[in-house]
Amino acid sequence: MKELDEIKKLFEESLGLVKTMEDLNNLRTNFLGKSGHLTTCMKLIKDMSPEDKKSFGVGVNVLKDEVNKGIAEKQVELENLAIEKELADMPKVDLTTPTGKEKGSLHPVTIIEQRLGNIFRSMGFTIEDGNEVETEYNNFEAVNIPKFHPARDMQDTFYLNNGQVLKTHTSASQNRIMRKYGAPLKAIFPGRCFRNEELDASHENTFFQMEGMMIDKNVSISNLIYFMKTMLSEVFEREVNVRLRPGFFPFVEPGFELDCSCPYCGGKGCRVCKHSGWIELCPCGMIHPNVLKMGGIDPEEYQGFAFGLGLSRLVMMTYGFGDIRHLNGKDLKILEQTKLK
Ligand code: FA5
Repeated sequence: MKELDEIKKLFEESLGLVKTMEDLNNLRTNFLGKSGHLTTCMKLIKDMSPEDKKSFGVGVNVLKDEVNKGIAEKQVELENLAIEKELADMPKVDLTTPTGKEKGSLHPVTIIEQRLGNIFRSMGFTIEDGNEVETEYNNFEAVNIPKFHPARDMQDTFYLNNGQVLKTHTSASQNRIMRKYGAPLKAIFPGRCFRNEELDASHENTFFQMEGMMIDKNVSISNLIYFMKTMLSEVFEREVNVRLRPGFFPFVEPGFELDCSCPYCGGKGCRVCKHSGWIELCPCGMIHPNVLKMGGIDPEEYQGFAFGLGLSRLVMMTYGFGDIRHLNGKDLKILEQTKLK
C-alpha cells in the first residue's frame, strides 16, 4: 500500500508539470503503459497473500481510476487553452464596423429611372410595376400581335416550359394596367425586358425600357409631343426639340419613332448623333383601338398615347457609355463613375 501512496504522489506532481499534449501522452505511458507504474504494481499481486491481494487489488483499481480521471481532465484543460490561444492569435475583425472606404451606390439605370419617375410624377403620372415573367397573351395578343403575326419575329423571346414568356417589352403590362385602373389613366412602368438578341454595343439580351401611357378624352399627338419634350429637357437638363417619323408597331395607330435634338451639340451635329443633329430615342404612338378594347376601355369615348423609352440606351447616352454591355457587366468602376455626389 505504501507503493500505491508513492505512485499517487508522483502522479499528482507529474500532472502539475504537464504543459502540452505531448507531456500528457508521456505521463499516460509512464503510469498506464505496458511498463508503467500501475501496470508494474498489478504484476506484484500474483505473489501476495490472499488478504493482501484483495486490499491491494482494490487500491490499485481506485488509483487507476484517479489517474484516468486526472489525465482526462488535463486533456480538456489543454484543449480549451489551445482554442483560447487560437482565438487570441486571430486578427481582430469587427464585421459591423463601417470601413469608411467604399460606400455603396445606386446603379446608373436606377438613378435615371428614379429621375424619370420624379419628372413624370410631377406631371401627374403614377409609377407602376410590371412582371418579368408574362403570359404570352399580355406580351403579344393583348397588344394586337396575334399568334403567327410577323411582328412577333421582331421580338424573339425566351419561352418557359409552362408557355409563359420573359417579357420582351414593357408594353406587356399595358393590358394589366388598363384593366386595373380603367380610364382616365396616366402611368409609367419601367421594367427589365429580355430578347433573344445578337449582342453588340447597343443590343443586350437583358435591358430596361420605360413605358408610358396616357388615356383620357381628347388626348392627341400634341399631348404626346408635349410630355416627351418636357421629359427629355428635364433629363438632359437643357431645352431639346423632338420630331416624329412614321414607325410601325401593331399596338399604335399612327405609330412613330421619336427623335430628340442632340443634347450634346444642340443639333449642330457631333459624334454622338452621327452628325445628323438628331438622336433616335423612343418609339411611340396613339394607342390602337383594339388595344383599348382588350383593356376594357371604350375607344369611342377615350383615346391615348403610349411610348416605350429604351431606358438602358438613355442611360448609355446620359453617361456617355460606348457599350450597353457595361450596364450588366461585373466591372464596378461603372458605379464609381456614376455615383451621386
Ligand atoms: C418596343 O419594344 C415597343 N414596345 C415600344 C412602344 C411602346 C412603341 C409603346 C409604341 C408604343 P422596340 O422594339 O423598338 O419597341 O424597343 C423600344 C426601345 O427599346 C428601342 O428604341 C431601344 O431603345 C430599346 N431596345 C430594344 N431592343 C433592345 C436591346 N436588345 N438592347 C437594348 N435596348 C433595346
